Amino acid sequence: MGTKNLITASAILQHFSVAPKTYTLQAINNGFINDTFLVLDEALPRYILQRINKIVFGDIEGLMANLNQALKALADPEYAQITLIKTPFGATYFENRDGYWRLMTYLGDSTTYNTTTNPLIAYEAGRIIGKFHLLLKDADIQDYTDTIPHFHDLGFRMEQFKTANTKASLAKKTQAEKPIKFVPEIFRKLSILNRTDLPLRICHNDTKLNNILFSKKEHTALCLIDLDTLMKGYFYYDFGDALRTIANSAPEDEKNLDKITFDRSLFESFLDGLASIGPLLNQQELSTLSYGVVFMPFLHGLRALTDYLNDNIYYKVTYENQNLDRCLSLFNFTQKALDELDYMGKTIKEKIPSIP
Ligand code: GN1
Ligand code: MG
Repeated sequence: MGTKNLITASAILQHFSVAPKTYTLQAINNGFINDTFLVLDEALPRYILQRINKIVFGDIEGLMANLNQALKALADPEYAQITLIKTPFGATYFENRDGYWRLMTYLGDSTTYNTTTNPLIAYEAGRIIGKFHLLLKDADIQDYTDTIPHFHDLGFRMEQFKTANTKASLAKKTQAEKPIKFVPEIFRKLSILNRTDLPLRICHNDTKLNNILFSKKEHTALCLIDLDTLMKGYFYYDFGDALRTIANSAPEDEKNLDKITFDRSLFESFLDGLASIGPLLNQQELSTLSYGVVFMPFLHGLRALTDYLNDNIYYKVTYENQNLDRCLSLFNFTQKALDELDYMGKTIKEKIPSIP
């Protein structure tokens, strides 16, 4: 930890209602969009400090209002609470020339996992996502802002891809020839999800495994974190996004495609966890879930491919071809999920109860 971090920590934290101390920051380099830091008091983790990406999240007021009201709806003895630390003026964030900053309480003895092979973790992930939706099921979607309009709108993502593909260099298009050809084929298959009978719910919209906080000792899921993309959506978004990181034990940018798996037993453990909270979804929603497991990795792979063709203008990449690697790995899992459609549909029917 350099002096620069020390100066930054006190410079930012003085704008929040916390005891004036010498805090230090430890960067958590997990996200592709925001910057996240653990705030330490001596050696003790006390807060999570985040700088919100101003370009990606244009409507900070809407975003923080979403967060504030969702945290109220999520207040439940069986769901761990994260609290926003306000500024002395009662605001939920602080703005300076570097961006928007927010400070949250840190839950002790907690951890996250990027991937898992443990059925208990998969079960707990399903349970906590179910619980999250149960607590938000009566939320009025009108009260929530679309923090990123068209975030999971596949038609919109296809247009962005086509524009990027038109403008990209021949060298890039040649290198990405295979995934580029894969796109229209899968897009056609997913037209089955273009329907108007599904209820809109307040979704998390980024339910990858490492956005779930677990207790270090018991491995029980505590709550979901990273609520910036919380807005209206369909349940199959959250279902598919979780399973792309749970049924597959390889990381999102895995280069060795042989390591990418669709693990049926982890899939089933996730379903058991989701079923444990009781009936939540209607028949129409249940019939879309298996397609959600194809849809979400495909949509993320498409966004990664688009960003690769655009020369990495959106995601914070750590090496030049990371977006292409993410795309190849996500498309590989998309194909594996597609091969498991019948199995998934049958197993969901068996395990997940529907509401009357
Ligand atoms: C981005 O930065 P992070 O990891 O929270 C992205 C998600 C993707 C994720 C990984 C606002 O989230 O949609 O799932 O990378 N968030 C945004 O692929 O674009
Ligand atoms: Mg996120």
